[in-house]
Amino acid sequence: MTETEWWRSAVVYQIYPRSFADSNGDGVGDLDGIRGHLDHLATLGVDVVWLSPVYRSPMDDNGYDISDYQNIDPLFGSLADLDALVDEVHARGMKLVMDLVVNHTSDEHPWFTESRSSKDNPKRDWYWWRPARDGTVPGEPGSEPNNWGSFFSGSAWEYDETTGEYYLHLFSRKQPDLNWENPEVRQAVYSMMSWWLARGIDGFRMDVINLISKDPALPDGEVRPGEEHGQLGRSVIDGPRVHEFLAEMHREVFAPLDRELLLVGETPGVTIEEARKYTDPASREVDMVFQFDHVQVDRGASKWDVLPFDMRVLRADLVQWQEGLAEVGWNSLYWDNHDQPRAVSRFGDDGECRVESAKLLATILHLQRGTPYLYQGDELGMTNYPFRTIEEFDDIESVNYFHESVRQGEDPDDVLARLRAMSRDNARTPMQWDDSPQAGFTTGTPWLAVNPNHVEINAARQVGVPGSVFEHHRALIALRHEEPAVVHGDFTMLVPDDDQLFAFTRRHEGTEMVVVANFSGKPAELPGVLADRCEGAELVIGDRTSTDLLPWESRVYRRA
Ligand code: TEU
Repeated sequence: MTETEWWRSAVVYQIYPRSFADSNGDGVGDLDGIRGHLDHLATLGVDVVWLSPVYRSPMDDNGYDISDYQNIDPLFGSLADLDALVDEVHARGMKLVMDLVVNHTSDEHPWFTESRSSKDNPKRDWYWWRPARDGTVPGEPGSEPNNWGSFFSGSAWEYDETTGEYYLHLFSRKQPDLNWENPEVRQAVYSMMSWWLARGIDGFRMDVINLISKDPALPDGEVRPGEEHGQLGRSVIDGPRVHEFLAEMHREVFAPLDRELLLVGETPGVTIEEARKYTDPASREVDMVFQFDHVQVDRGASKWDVLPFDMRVLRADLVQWQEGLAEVGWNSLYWDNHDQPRAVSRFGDDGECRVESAKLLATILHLQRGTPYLYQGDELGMTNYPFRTIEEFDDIESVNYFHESVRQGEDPDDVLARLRAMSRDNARTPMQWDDSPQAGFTTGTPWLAVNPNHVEINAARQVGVPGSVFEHHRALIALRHEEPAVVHGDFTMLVPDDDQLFAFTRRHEGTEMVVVANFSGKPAELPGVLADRCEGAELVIGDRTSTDLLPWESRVYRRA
C-alpha cells in the first residue's frame, strides 16, 4: 500500500445516511440523497466522506447490526446506487470510506442463525457461546457465564433456549459478538473487506475495533460500588490479541494494495500508550484511532452521570493526547459524531453565542495536530434537540436506559433530563438544509423529528455568507490545505492555567501559527505573553486584533 500519509492533510466528513438527505420521500435519508448533496461537501472543501453503515440490517441499532455485509439495505438504495455514489465522490476528487462493524453481526446474519441452530454446527465457534455458570439454573438471573454488562443496559449474555446456552453481546442482544479467536471468522471478514476495496472504496472506519479480542477465559470483571455488572477491563478493551489481529488484517487486506487508503479505528477506552501502538506506522495496524477522553470530561461513573463542563479539564485532556502522540502515531480530531450530543450545546453556548462558540470549537478542532473529522451539521453549528417525552427518542441505548432506570425506581423526569443532555439522538435529527417545513431533508415524514430551530440554522442561510459557521469551517479547511504548519507543525499549549483562554502554537520550518480562543461567555484580556506573541503577526482567521477577546472569540495568527 502507498505509504504516503496523505490523510495527515485531509479533513473527513461523517455522514449518518439515515439523517442526511432523503431522495424518495420515505422520510429516511438514502444514497441518492447523499449523491444529490455532494457539492455541499465539495464547497466546504472536505477530502474524505465516511459513511455510517448502509448494509442490510434489521436496524436494531440503526445499521450497526449487520445481516449482510455485501449488500445495501433497501432503505438506503442498492449496490448500484453505492457504486454511483463512489464514482461521484471520486469525480470531485474526494475519497469514500465505509463503516466496518466486525466486532459483532446482527442476530439475523446467516452466520449467527447457523451458529445458534445446534451445538455441533460448523459455525458454532464463530460466536461466543457458554453454558450457564456452574451450580446455577440455565436461563435464571445470575446464571450468566460472567458478570459483564452490555453497553445498552442489562447483561452482556442472552440465553438461547434452542441449545440451552448463552451468547455474548457487548451491545444489544441482537448484536452477537464474533469470535475473533476463530481463524475462519477472521478470513471471512478479510475477504469481505477486500471485496469492498475492489469495488473502489478508499478505506474503513472500524467500529469498536479494540474490543474484538477477548480473553478466552471470559473472567468476571471488577464490580464497582453501586454498579450491577463487572468492568470489561483488559479482558476486552485493547484485549490480549488485538494488535496481532490488526497486524494480520493489515498484512492480508491492505498491504497488497498500492492505493491511498484511510484506516481509522474506533477504540472506546483506549489509552495513549495503546493508541501509540495502534497508530505507529511501524505497527502497520491503522492510521489513527478515535479516543474518547475529551468526550467523557462531563461524565461521572457513566455517560448518564452528567457533570458540569469545565474547559480546563477538556484542555488538559486534549493536550495530553497532542503530547502523547507527538512523536509516534497520529490523532484523529473530533467533537461530534452519531453517538455524541452536539458539541455547541455541550461545550459551547447554543443560545445567544451559538455562532461564536461554534466557530471557536471549529478553530480549536482544525488547528490541532491531527486529522479533523466533521460530523454532518457541525459546519452549520447544529444543536441538541429539545426532547420532551421518551416517545420522541429512537436510539436503543437511550430507550433501554430510560426503561431500565424507571424499572429501578428512578424518576422519569430525572432520567429524561439526562437523556436530553446526552442521548445519541441529539446527533441524529435530520440535516438542516433550508427553512422549509422538514428542513429540506425530506418531502415525507422524517423518521426522527427535525429540530424546530432549522428555520434559523440551515445550510441555505450560511453557504457563501460571510461570518457564518459554514464559511468559518471552509476557511479553516482551506488553511489546512495551504499552510504546512497546520498539518506538520508541533503543538505547544500556552497559558495552560488560564480559566478562560485556550491558546497554543503550531511551529514548522520557521512558521508559527498562534491560536487564541476565549473559551468562555465573558470577555477576556490577552495577557502580555500572548499579546506580544500576536503583535505584528498576520491575522489569518478572525476579524479583531485588539488585546481583549469577546465572549467565545477565537483567532489564528501566522508569523512566518
Ligand atoms: O460505538 C461504540 C461505543 O463506544 C459506544 O458505546 C459509544 O461510546 C456510546 O454509544 C456512547 O454513548 C460504536 C458505534 O459508533 C455505535 O453507534 C454503535 O451503537 C456501537 O459501536 C455498536 O456497534
